[in-house]
Amino acid sequence: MNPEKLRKDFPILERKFNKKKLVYLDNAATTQKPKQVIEAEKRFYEESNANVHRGLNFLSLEATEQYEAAHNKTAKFINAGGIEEIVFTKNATESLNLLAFSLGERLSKGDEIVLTKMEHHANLVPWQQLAKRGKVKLKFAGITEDGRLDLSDLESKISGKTKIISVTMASNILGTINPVEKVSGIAEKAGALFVVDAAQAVPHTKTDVKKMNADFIAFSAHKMLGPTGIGVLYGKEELLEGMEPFLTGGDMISSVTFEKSEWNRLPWKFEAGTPNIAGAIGFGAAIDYVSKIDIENIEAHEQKLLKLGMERLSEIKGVRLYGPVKGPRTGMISFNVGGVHPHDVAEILGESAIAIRAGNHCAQPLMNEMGIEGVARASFYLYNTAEEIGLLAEAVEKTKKVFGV
Ligand code: C6P
Repeated sequence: MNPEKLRKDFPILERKFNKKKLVYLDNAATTQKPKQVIEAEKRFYEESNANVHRGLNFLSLEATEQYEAAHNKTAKFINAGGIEEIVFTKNATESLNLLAFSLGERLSKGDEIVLTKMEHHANLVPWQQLAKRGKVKLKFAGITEDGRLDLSDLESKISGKTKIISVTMASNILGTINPVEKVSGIAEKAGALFVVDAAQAVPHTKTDVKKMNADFIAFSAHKMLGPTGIGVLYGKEELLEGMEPFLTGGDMISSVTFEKSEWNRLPWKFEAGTPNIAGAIGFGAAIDYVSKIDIENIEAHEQKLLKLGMERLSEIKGVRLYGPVKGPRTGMISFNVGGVHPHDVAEILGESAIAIRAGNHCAQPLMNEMGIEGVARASFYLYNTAEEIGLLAEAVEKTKKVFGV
């Protein structure tokens, strides 16, 4: 894998800010798009644009074929059973809302859901809303000093009333990759459904839904070179079959009378209205791109950058790094610089055309747990280079000078 060569596929990486070349280190928020993805969307609009699953005109059939092919590519990428198990949504957040709504329908008063203290708001607030409706109780598994999921604490939160365990596969702040296969064993023993928020995992590490025995996983295309506005809910076929739809109308219908409606077959039962067809096709192109490089090569490259970044930043006096020192984590580093507010760090780095993210990263409870207001976060992907890590370290040194810390 040659990141210098790959960079040529990403038009935005040629952009200059303050006469300096863009150093894009905000990949955990969203990744940049290669021309293969941009062109796939453009080609669809220029050559095949039509609605899907509606009418049998030749153009609609062509669009439908491409749209369904994107489902197939997604199924293959995460080793799902088939297209029936792949629901396209707007993003990971919508996938998790769908689950909280549809699984919530099946829960009874007093049932319990176990989450962790490192969840993004997307895997917390939908369950909180469900709890607010008076049905279920939420419990939170703690994290260890070095930012790992405390499995024994998680086990201690399980009771005869636990119906769902929902865990992030990779934390968007600590980078920690959680042992989802072990958690799935715990869920199975408890007779609970196992939900995985895989938004920060699928783009960075091999994700095999069969191997991890997940009942459901959620992720977004835009964090793995795909377009915004398209996300995935994977669910085991027999479970999706038994669930009520979240949104209704349009393509998710098989028949309607004034009295009642019946639902389309999977996965269309969960895809109400006209879907993001071009986005799905762009996502298919992103999967092709990532698959050609191979996710294992991407992971190895990110790990090299992570090691280098940790070394360089930890050498700078006053810089505090977060997340596990040992063990599996994705290519991201959250840090603070002395007493400088993370927003100020991001601003000074911006002067060197380095784009990072700063703040609470939609994980306020985790920030509270860590006793901090926020962090600066540099997150890497396949087009980042060792040279960029050097520039990051230099800009952090500069920040220290500017603020006299
Ligand atoms: N985290 C970040 O900068 P959406 O926005 O629906 O595509 O993804 C939501 C989401 C769910 N789970 C995890 C672990 C995530 O990190 C995210 C998105 C971005 O960290 C934007 S807040």
